[in-house]
Amino acid sequence: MAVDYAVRDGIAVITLDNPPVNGLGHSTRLGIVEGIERARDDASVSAVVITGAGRAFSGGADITEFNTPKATQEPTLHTVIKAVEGSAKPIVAAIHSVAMGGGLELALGAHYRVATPGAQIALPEVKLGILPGAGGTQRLPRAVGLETALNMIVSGTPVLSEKLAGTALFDRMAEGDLLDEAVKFAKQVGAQDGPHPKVRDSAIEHPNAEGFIQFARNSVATIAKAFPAPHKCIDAIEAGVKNGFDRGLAFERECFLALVQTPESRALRHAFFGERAAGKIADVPSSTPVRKIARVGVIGAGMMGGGIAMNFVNAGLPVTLLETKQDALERGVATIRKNFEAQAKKGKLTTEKVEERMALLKPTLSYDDLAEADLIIEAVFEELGVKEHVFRKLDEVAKPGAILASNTSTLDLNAIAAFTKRPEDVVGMHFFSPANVMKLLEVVRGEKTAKDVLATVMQVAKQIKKTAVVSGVCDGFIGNRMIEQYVRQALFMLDEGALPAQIDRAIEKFGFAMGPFRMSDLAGNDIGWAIRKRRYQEQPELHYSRIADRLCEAGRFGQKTGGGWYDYQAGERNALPSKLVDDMIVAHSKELGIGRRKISDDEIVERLVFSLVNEGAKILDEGIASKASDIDMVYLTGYGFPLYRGGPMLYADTVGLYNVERAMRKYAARPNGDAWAPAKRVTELAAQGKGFNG
Ligand code: 3H9
Repeated sequence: MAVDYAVRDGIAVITLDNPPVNGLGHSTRLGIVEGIERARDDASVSAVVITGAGRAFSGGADITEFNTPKATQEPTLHTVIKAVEGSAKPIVAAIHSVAMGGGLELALGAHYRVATPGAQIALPEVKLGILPGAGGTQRLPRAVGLETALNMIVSGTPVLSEKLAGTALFDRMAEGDLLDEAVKFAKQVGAQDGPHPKVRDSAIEHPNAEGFIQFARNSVATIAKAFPAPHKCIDAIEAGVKNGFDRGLAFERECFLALVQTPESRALRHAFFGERAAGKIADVPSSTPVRKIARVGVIGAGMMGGGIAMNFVNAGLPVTLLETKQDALERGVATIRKNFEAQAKKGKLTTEKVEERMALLKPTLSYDDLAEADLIIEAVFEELGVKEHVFRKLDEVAKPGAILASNTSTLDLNAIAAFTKRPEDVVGMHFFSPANVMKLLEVVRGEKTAKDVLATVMQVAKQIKKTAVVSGVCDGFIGNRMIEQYVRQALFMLDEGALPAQIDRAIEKFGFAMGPFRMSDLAGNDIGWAIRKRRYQEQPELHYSRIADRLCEAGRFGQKTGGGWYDYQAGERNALPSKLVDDMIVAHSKELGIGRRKISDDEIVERLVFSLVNEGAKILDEGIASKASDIDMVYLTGYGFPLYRGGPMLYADTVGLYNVERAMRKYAARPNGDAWAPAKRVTELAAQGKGFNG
């Protein structure tokens, strides 16, 4: 039963009981209406309290019902709120912990509201690519004022209940037990004659509503270019301001129904569930005990190690930071301090917090100091011999049960684990640079990694606010293995007729934060060069364009050398097309005997994105990733894939795998076609008319 009904002291108490967050799915909605009718028909009941069991008042409409018949099955949330608002017996919403989306809209339909301090109050629909669709855009401005409401609706950001005390949203704040106080209050209002107040009857007061709305519209235009929802939020609020509650409500409904069908909303919902699904590992149940992590050790105080250490001190965990040389250690610590101070300058941290965090950092030159750490992460030079030295040493000094993690991005984790006598304690934690900023963490599961080690690392990842995705062991893991195919295609297209600026422009127009050539110039072209040199040895059959090697042979490593695929003026990051490089590319095509042709932007996007898709499908076939949404989370949080497209695998679903497979076969038949044989999963799903996500 999703709703509980009880009578307490002459007050009907309707308790939403639909774990985890009392989502307003069909059975919950039905239960609320039935409860109101029972209360109506019970002469001994004078008023009603609606509250939520467990960890929320309500997290809103049940997102899993969207675009299914259940979403529109009566009673809809509109019907429920109508029943609440139209009840002759007064209804009090007793709010605690979380009142979001439809949950807050339900409360706004009640005649009175009592809340505990600390409750998160939000209309976060915009984050799912929709707008509040059950009266939120109409009632919230009437309850908290136009400016506060518009900011809450357009940003979706939660506001603590006590910050809204004093507005018409809350009739009182509960100081003691919420339900006791709500029942007491309900008895009081139940004894009064009606009609009881309805938020819809209040006016939206503002000295210059039109001017404010225009100002909001201008601000949103610059920050929400690719997303339709924030604009619609403003339109709906404006409709209520100009045309009154009922017409505003009808317009809001129209916008909701249109937005819920958009690919942007689908993508944002996919990311919402993808983020949560990434934390779940099929054979590691949530009941798996976790190891206690009270102190962390980080080996290497370079840019990566320093960034990793910052994550933990940010979360209040003490870190022992190890370097081999005093000057490197001092440099590392100084960089960390500089980063924190830069945050303080921007007003993101107080100076006390900077000192608090620095105090959690214990720099050392001695491995013995790592003996007290529960989790040790190495971020040393990416070379198996160096890792061997570190892990053998760790095996000697780390306490029993300590988790030993490698930040390797390319090396074989199983080989690293084998350097110790405790391979079950070894795991990969692949951070992305800058490690204190980037959300993505690839958690690499070795052949022998223990389940509780995995469970612990996933929990720690949450603590340091990372999106953790589990990857099996393979060269490059999920993200870098896929990006290699993308870069290969980008380079082939240079040989065939495109130039770096065209390729970057086309993929940036598609929505990537940065095209492959600007990206490579930023990261350093020498990194890819080193990897390719290894590939030429290990996999001589693998076919590459050699143009990137030519660039590196000419010393053009990117921004750091003042030139790469582009030219850079001293001290500037603006990528300027380089005549020298473009000539080099044309000459290279000639050498290869390739007649250069015009490559369309559509072809560029297809070849770059579908190469990710094909490799992603192989990664699924091999079990390196366990679900398509994990791959999407890697690309959304670590590689600048446009959020509004939901990641490469969801994008492929949107295009349709039949079409994707046809494109792959077309490219397979051309020169440089060796990467294009469609993965088994692509062919199978396309034949079944399915997508990666069902
Ligand atoms: C809406 O209301 C539309 C209306 O305006 C109009 C309708 C006509 N539905 O985040 P957590 C699940 S749109 C279904 O890990 P936390 C979530 O998937 C809705 N499921 O916990 C997860 O499941 P699992 C507007 C939901 O404590 C579990 O709950 N509301 C929903 O860190 C725990 O989630 C929102 O956008 C839902 N609405 O945070 C609120 N919400 O355990 C979105 C959560 O199987 N939700 N789940 O992985 C949140 O922001 C957070 O989940 C919340 C709890 C703050 C509630």
